[in-house]
Amino acid sequence: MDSRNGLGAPQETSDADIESFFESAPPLRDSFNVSRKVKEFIERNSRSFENGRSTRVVCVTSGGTTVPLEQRCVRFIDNFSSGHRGATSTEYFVKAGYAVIFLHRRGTCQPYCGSLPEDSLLDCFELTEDSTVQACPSHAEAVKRAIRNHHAAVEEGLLLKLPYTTIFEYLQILRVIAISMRSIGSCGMFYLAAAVSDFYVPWESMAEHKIQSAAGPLDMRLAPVPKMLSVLRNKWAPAAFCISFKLETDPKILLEKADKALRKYKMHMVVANELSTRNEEVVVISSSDRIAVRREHQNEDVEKHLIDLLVERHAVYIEKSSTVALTGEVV
Ligand code: 9Z3
Repeated sequence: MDSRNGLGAPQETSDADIESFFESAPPLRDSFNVSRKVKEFIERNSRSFENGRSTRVVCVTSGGTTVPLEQRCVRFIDNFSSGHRGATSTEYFVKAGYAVIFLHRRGTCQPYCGSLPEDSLLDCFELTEDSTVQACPSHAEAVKRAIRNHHAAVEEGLLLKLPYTTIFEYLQILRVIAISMRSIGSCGMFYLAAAVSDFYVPWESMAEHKIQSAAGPLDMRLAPVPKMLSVLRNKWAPAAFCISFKLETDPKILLEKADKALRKYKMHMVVANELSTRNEEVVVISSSDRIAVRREHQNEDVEKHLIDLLVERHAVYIEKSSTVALTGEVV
């Protein structure tokens, strides 16, 4: 989607827009603890070595963002995303040895839960005659696998889960993560699968209480959300490897829009996906090529092949960045 200023003209984001977005946003709850957890997670993983190299860290964003219409929020505008892409990708990144900061929308899909039924607590467990809880035989294997894999990732210190709901929380936490990731330079990666709102109601112009329907039709002016991809690339974490996603419903414009995003936001790669086929096929666009990534059969995740490709490209990027650092050569 293009950002439009409500008058039909596309708008560029300035530093002032970004500052004013953060200044006017409601303060992030628990911000001290979020910053501490992120900092400790990155520091611990940058000190740990696997196969002779320090652990790579990826921030995976996942789920839609809500735009509250009232400060004491009853109603909100939402963006579509189940969180499946982010949750499944997290599993493959952990498998590839990455430490993952999983910045996810509350209530969306979680890593290692893909093979569990939707209401996993009530459907996977039952009470025995003596009132102890046990896994239902039909789901026992899936439950054991989910618990085992999840605990392993957390105990090895490779998974930090941070929840958000609103566009304000999402961007505030993303900024905290990005600024902390600066310390690991090219070993950091951003995998921005969250479906981020293009428009929002600025906090200071938002109604405090529930909007009353008796007042008749509702006119509301939404402001464009400042494009944070540029500031992420240019200021917050300029050496990190950045992958954004482009979602369209019209396949005719998808690749062109993804190409445009690659150039405009100086992304290293853009993953183009169409809504109806997003679990079967994506096209990964970089400045040098376009690669179609498909799942090979129905029971396979397209993310398996996607993450293999990104991990490989990230390794090349780190290698090139260290050559530049050693020789001053421009690659
Ligand atoms: C995506 O394109 C994701 O792949 C999906 C995944 C949201 C389609 P699900 O969560 O779906 O598995 O159900 N994410 C990014 C979508 C987006 O908002 N991109 C912006 C755009 O297209 C750029 S940041 O303009």
